[in-house]
Amino acid sequence: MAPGSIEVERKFVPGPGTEERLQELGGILEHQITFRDSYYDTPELDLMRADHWLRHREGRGWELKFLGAAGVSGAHTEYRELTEGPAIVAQLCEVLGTKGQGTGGVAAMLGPLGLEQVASFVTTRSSWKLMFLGAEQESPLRVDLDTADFGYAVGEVEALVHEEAEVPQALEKIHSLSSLLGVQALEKPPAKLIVYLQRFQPQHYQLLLKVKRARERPPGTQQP
Ligand code: V4E
Repeated sequence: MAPGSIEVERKFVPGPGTEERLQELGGILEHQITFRDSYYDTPELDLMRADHWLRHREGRGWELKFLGAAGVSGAHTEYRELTEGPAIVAQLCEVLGTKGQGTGGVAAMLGPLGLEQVASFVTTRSSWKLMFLGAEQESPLRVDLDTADFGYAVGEVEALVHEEAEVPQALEKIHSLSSLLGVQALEKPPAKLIVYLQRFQPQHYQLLLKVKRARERPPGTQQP
């Protein structure tokens, strides 16, 4: 992925007929891959609590996802994704409130920034590509069908754009394809990492849930 691109995505629960439907819609199965994601954070989850997700993906390297301008709205999310070491380190320093120092790349900065591995799991992914609505000149939509090694399956309809101004059109295409795939309007399954934490690190999960609820509470209202 190009540095600083915007990933607009919508997750869904894949069913037994999802792949057949993708084929009917002209989708091409590009590849099937298996990779390990290892997520890093401070022991208090300072990154995740600030909606920053640092991972090392086998075969790809370091990636940092964080909330874009529009963030989460309705059933879709919009995250910025950095893949260049210096840009990742600069963003990590900013969110952790640390003075930027060091040129040794992300791995060399884990210790100084107090980051440690908090989750690690393997995903098997079928990646589909769709030239949607015959728009060959436009970038394709991708559909990933994932199964994690702890038994959780989730799908994702995704578009990559480079400018905020391209997001509404990408969203329109994502919503159209989602409804052609039979995705329910209110369907919003959790990310693999969130289910991993819920199952294997319930205290970390509860911490993130508390932050999420606080974020979603209307301004001026108190926690019950
Ligand atoms: C953004 C995010 C997480 C990071 C992992 O993102 P995800 O889209 O699940 O990765 P993956 O591997 O399925 O797809 P790829 O990156 O290859 O396209 S984990 C959770 N979130 C968002 C989030 C949040 N902020 N709070 C809660 C409670 N849930 C989810």
